[in-house]
Amino acid sequence: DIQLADIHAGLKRGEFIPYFQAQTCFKSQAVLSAEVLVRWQHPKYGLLSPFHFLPLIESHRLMDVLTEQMIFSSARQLAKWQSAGTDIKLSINLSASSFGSDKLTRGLLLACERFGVKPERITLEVTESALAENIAEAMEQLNRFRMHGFALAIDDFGTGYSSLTQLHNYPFTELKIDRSFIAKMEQDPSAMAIVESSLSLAKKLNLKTVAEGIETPKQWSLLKKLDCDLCQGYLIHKPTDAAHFNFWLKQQH
Ligand code: G
Ligand code: G
Ligand code: NA
Ligand code: MN
Repeated sequence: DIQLADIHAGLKRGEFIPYFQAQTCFKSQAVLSAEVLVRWQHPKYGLLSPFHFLPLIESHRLMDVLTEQMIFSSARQLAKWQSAGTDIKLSINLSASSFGSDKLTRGLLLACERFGVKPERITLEVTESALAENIAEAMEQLNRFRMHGFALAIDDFGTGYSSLTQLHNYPFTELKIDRSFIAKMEQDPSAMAIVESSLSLAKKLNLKTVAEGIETPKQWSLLKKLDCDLCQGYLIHKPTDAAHFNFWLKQQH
């Protein structure tokens, strides 16, 4: 089992690396962006997913450190894609525990400056439940991100407690439907209703829509018919490291 000292050592040695999962356009099937998902390349246990270490990172208040590393390593990768002529955007997950100080904003801007990346090419993902922790603080932080040009996604939409009617008060540019609804929608009419009404509300509020966890061609055609913008899921691409992502990207169209 993992000890705090391992995490400190891992952070120091740069063992936390970004994996990337493609997001494709339902209409054109072009790869438009990639979500950054952290993995721990552990010297003893091999590749670990966030489930095994994020709770420990949160509870020891190390999320700031991890987030900063992820921002820099993924911005570096984005710059490589840019200079190779690969027109792709990035989505980065943020935890609400990093809100409240301007350290996060400064880190993001510094990374953009250092690697010559425009904030407009980066979408910051925040879960619905993260907002609930401190609404006033979250609102202020989100507005600051927008002011600097970052795009903003509400992640895992439908799983939190924020009301549909509150959505227009936040400066989001994108809505990601939680994969639990996608998984159930063919059998469960209420899951289908949630998917449909989220999509139609998002459209009316001018938000880009992303369906997460698309695993079957049936789900893909359903969401395409519902006019969802972006597709993310194992059917198209499973999260991989940058090298495998590049290899996969070359094989598209
Ligand atoms: O692939 P997956 O097992 O990566 O990710 C599980 C969960 O871990 C995601 O739903 C996401 O909420 C969280 N996660 C993944 N990468 C990051 C990251 O870089 N930062 C934060 N804050 N959360 C992440
Ligand atoms: O941050 P967020 O909770 O949205 O992270 C997405 C999570 O969903 C990650 O853990 C990622 O690995 C996972 N994921 C992405 N696509 C699929 C999929 O098609 N099926 C399943 N079961 N999980 C997925
Ligand atoms: Na996410
Ligand atoms: Mn999600």
